[in-house]
Amino acid sequence: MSKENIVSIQSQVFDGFCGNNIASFVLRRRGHIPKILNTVHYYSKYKHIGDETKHEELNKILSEFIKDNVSSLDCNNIYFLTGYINTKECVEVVLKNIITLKKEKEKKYINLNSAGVTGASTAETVAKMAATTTATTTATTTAATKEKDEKCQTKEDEYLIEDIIEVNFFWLCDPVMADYGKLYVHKDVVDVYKKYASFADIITPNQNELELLCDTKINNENDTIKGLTLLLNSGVKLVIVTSVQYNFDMDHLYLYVGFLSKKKELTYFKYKIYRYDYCVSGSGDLFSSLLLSFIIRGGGNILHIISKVLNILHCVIKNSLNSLELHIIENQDIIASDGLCGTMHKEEPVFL
Ligand code: PXL
Repeated sequence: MSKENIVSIQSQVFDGFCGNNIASFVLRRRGHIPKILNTVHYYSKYKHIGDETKHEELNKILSEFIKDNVSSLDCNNIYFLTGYINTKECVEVVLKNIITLKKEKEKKYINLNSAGVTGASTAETVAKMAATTTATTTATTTAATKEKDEKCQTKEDEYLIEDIIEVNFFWLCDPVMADYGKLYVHKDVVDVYKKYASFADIITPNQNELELLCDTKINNENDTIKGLTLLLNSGVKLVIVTSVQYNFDMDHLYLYVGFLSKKKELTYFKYKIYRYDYCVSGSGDLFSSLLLSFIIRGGGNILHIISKVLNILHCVIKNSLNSLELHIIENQDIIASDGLCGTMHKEEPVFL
């Protein structure tokens, strides 16, 4: 198996846990060797005192990485994980570099394919890359078609992540912009994400971020599904709205996932999660790094992957109540686990 290249582009803080302080620990504790690129160096997530990495510096490092990896015929097992980036210029540089490499890889595979180059792994990758590039444009919107009594019982070989994205090369974009109604990046960052988000393979906005990306207000499930559909129709392969809270159900949060199934149907599921009275940011960063790890290490049914990630997240939050920081180190064994712990979170189909 060729080497794993995880590139985590997020914030770094002197004190506490968010951004790369979470991702680097989680990924290493789960046995990965991530490449860490810090977009800012702040005192803490509460005090944004410190400095931002200049966009020229981000560009130097990323373009060097791209130069080193573009020529290979393989997908190189390259995984970009992007999170907190504070300025428009920095977001642009990061996203443009990722998109450049992505396009180069796709071009290479399409050229190889048309030149009739074969060989099991290359041919398979070519076919998958071409399929995942064009799939969403031909999608028809249908509800998840499972019967109600089948809910929570998706089979392991259903909804395989391998059928949704190219698992040897993907970009997981956490469009970190806002939480609890508060914007914590420059406001012109929103437009950059709006322009380039469609290139992401996986996107994980929270409720506020979905509202910003889709210029909408989310008051009910219909609004959420509309936002999800907009992103899927723009070209994103897998959309996970990590937490939605409705006024009519203050005791729970909902996670929604949408993707194009193997049958070319837009498919939606949700998870109902008990809501702790806990407003500490960082849980989105924990979610995205765990999700990346589960996808590249285990693969399989995306609904089962999300369930395991949620189980871990819920346990860590439960064990961090009354603290202003997530207890990442104290819960390292849970973080490194297979996710079959605590309350099992089960998916339910969303009927449109
Ligand atoms: O968890 C998101 C995040 C990441 N990085 C920094 C933050 C926040 C949220 O507050 O401030 C620096």
